[in-house]
Amino acid sequence: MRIVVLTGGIGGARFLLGVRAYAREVGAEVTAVVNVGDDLRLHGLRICPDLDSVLYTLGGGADPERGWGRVDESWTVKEELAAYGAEPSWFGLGDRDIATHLVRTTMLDAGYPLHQVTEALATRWQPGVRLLPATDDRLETHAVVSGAPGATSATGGPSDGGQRAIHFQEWWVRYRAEIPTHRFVFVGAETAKPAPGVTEAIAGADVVLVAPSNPVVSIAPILAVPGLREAVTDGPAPVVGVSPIIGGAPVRGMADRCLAVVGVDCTAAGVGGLYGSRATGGLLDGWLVAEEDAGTLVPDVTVRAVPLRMTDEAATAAMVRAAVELT
Ligand code: FO1
Repeated sequence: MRIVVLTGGIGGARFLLGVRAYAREVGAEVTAVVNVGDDLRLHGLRICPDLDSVLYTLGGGADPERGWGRVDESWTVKEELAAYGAEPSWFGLGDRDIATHLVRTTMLDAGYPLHQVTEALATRWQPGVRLLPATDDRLETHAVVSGAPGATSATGGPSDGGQRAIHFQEWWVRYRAEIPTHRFVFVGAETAKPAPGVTEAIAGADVVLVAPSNPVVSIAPILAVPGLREAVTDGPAPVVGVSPIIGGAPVRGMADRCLAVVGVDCTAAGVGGLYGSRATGGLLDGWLVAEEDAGTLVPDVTVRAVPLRMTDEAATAAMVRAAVELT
């Protein structure tokens, strides 16, 4: 069996622990198509938070408390940058983490595409799944906001009635998503191409799983890559999503704030409806929701309620089994 997972964020990385465990049980191959919309360049380094969360989590090197970055981290470089007054100071890079960004940036600057760089980094971390960035091209999520004094990473476009676009990380980490936000823009999406191997993996899949990741800033940027959504919706494999919302609250992160920006209810039904049914031009054939959300209806989508807390690998693998068996 071949499983493709669309994923991003820390929740997505934890979900992949369960996918890998399930795949080992049944002898399946897993390809994870990972969001790059969170990526940024800082201090001359290319940082790929979602790819790194997957590498570190599946490779046993993630910090379990923060969820992002490395366990046993030290912060000497961050302190030295602060001593120079180097901005941005709101985004912290740990010393161990910086080694990853140095290797990645050196390879990218030498001309290797991101998917090859990711493959090279994976030889160290042995994640046990094939990791592919959604695209090798620049695709960055920006938030269009008002009232962000001192914002540093605007797209450079003309300001519109006090609105400006800031990088997703600035919106998320610096402002904790607590400023008036009008919409999200996936800069570069129009001309991005799926990374080599992505559409082929989807075309050859027996099932496509949509991880319980943030639908607005983790899954939407993946699907914004031209041709990628069509590969999923027109492909042969059934598509099953796992709800990132349990009982009206995000499992982790700030999906509630992102959903508010796009005017969608922070409920399992809201997110299921946002994805929509593949039968009517949307994404899903199946939608796995938490027991708390039993009774959720999404038109033309098969909905099933199961325990949905990723408390450990076995519980997460059971979720994955339920998702696969929904098809
Ligand atoms: N999140 C924070 O809240 N503060 C940080 O300083 C921070 C630094 C950081 C560095 C590398 C990295 O890979 C992730 C980092 N994150 C940080 C997490 C990140 O902002 C988001 O949680 C993800 O982009 C969401 O998927």
